[in-house]
Amino acid sequence: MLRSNNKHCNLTILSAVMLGAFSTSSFAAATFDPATGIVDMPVVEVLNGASSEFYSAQLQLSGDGLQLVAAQSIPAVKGQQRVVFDSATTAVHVPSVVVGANDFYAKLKLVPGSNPLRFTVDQLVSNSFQGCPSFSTPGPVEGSCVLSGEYNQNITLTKNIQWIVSSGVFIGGDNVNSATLTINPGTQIFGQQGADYLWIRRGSKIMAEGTPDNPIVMSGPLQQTAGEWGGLVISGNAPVNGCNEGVSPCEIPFEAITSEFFGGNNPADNSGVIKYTQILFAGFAVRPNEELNGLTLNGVGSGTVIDFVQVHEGLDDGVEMFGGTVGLKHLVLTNIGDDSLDWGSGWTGKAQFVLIKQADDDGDRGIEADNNEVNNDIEPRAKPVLSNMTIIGAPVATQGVLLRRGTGANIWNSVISGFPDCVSIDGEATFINAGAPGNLTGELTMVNSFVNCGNNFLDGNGATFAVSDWFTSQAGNSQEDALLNGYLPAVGSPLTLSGAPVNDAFFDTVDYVGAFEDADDDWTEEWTFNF
Ligand SMILES: [Ca+2]
Ligand SMILES: [Ca+2]
Ligand SMILES: [Ca+2]
Ligand SMILES: [Ca+2]
Repeated sequence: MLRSNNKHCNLTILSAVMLGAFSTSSFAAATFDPATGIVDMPVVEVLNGASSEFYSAQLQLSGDGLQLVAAQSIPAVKGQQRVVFDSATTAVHVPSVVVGANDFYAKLKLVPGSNPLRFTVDQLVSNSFQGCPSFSTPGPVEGSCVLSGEYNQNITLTKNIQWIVSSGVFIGGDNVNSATLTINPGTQIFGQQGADYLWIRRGSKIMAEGTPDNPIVMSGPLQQTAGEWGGLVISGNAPVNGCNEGVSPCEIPFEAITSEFFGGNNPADNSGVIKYTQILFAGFAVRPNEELNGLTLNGVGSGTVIDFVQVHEGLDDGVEMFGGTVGLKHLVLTNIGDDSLDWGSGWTGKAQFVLIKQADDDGDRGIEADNNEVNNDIEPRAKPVLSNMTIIGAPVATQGVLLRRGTGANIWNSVISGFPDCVSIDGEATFINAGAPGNLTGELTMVNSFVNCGNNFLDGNGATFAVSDWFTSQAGNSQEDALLNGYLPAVGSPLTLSGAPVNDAFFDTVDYVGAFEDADDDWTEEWTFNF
């Protein structure tokens, strides 16, 4: 396969191959005219946080790079492969550029500060199968390659190969021999059984940069039932709780695979980027009550980016945080077998724009939140900040949100509906940490939120106040029907004009409740698995 990290080498190849033969394809996202040296990209989506703008653009070969020579704003064009420029990573993903008889994926990187904009060629990879790279072995079918064991060098998974995860695949040692796993847009990774999982160890990184038109897919083989493979686990060096007093840094073993430790003293720890990624049909019970989740985040730090990630049909939890400070945006958690969002061990991260939608026939809680099961008051105490969640349950489920075992949380601008019980607080430590309605400590709050369940509030064990009093004593809360149409607000929904800004730089400032602005703001479209 054509692949190298050397931009000069890549450009030489690009030029030579492009100049050698020219053809066009109606499916190509970009074409090249050897007479002018111009790469024509009729649709370029520029991702800028949660919004995007569309252009048509032309680049021209120039020296050792490509220079922007023209760009025109165009209306949004979705539902087809296109060039995507991700402002956050300054990478340009060209899913398909046809050159002669071949079709390539190209990744360009913006030269910082360049004007006019210049790009270097970071990757040029055939979109057809070229054999398995040396870090893998041939899989059972043509076009598949198998990953196994521990990787101590940087590796890149490309979309021209069907990748198979065999048993535990580890990126890096534990804070030694660290490595980066890069996963290109559109790449598909499969586990074959519950014990097949992908694990990013402390000190290593995952750079899974999908795009709206070419999401990364991690899945079981059949895509029919939960638990077809293990899932994705990331361990980091951010603070966790659960150690004896005075032990620093606190490092704890993962519940299901106890040889793996996580946690540390770096709240800003960076485990990489996961964007536009589906994690499907995962989850594996190693022992009863000790499971792999779709996405397990062990002591993962706030330097990590998780944005536009779906976990669908997981056997256990959708996303489970064991401590850490990681923030999450644009989460889609659908048909999850246990809890869609689960935390313990002192998670102090953030989340905004979260859709939780349970299946009719399975599922426990929308959110199951602990500080620590063994010692409810241990520090650092779990206290995430969460905003713009749409949490939709089913009669077979239990609670929409269960806050227990000493957890704190600041919940903003969220809507919960369809569960037997919408909100429950459980355990004396949780109540005492919260304070009392009318005199709350600020440790456990919920504002500008809507609940609409069979029973809106459930007082758990050790209650020192009524959950209904806690809810109604806080600003902007409502028990009226939020008028959802599926998971989107219907026209006239009270959600669209009810939000309050969260005073924190992580959060986009929006003025609505729930994960979606209005009936037209369905940011789950195109990149998610059908739910
Ligand atoms: Ca779990
Ligand atoms: Ca759980
Ligand atoms: Ca549960
Ligand atoms: Ca739990």
